[in-house]
Amino acid sequence: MLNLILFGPPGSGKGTQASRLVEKYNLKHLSTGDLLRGEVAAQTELGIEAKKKMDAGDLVPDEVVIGMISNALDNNAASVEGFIFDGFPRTTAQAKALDELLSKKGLQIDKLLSLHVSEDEIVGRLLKRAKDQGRLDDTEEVIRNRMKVYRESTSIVADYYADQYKLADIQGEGEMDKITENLCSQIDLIASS
Ligand code: B4P
Repeated sequence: MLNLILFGPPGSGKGTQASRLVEKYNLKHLSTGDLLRGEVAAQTELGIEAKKKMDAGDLVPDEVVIGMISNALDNNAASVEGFIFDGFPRTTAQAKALDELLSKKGLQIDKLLSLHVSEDEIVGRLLKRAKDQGRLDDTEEVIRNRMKVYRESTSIVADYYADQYKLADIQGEGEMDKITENLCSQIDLIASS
């Protein structure tokens, strides 16, 4: 099993790169953003509550996203060659919960791939996405709040994995193909070690 975390600020390209990597390595893509948007679209109780947080650029409560990931692991662990976690964990509490969920299945995280993108580039990308796709969490005010939440609550998650020698830093600006190539080089190092 190969279990990876794609990490980085909002709009750093986690979703974009994850969909390329799942094909190449035959992994299951678990995006908490996508799972939450599914709940919102289906107008479930969870989705209605989560929407308020998402529209403001705030994090959805830990127990909600941990519960979603726990269900997704139970439903898929037997049938895939590994997982790419995209947008999860976003807090240290989520990281610790993920370790526990995986260890109950005899699994562990192999590497956290951290995409580095400047704030100006992020704002530009997300405003462009807002024009193309119209996501409600892509106004400039909400994007700035999402960046603040990232700096204050999420960026430290990388330290949690650095302490376990599992952190790989990747330049997230530039040609998408080049970024994919750099991610693959890091993943191939795991396979060959
Ligand atoms: P996410 O869905 O995770 O949203 P994201 O950070 O915007 O996505 P990503 O980094 O994947 O960017 P993308 O590839 O789309 O989260 C949304 C919300 O859900 C959060 O704010 C929070 O409220 C909630 N949530 C999710 N997970 C949670 C958790 N674990 N705990 C609590 N709350 C949670 O790329 C963005 C754009 O850039 C795209 O338009 C893409 O085409 C473009 N792009 C990508 N790579 C590029 C490149 N190299 N050059 C130019 N453009 C590029």
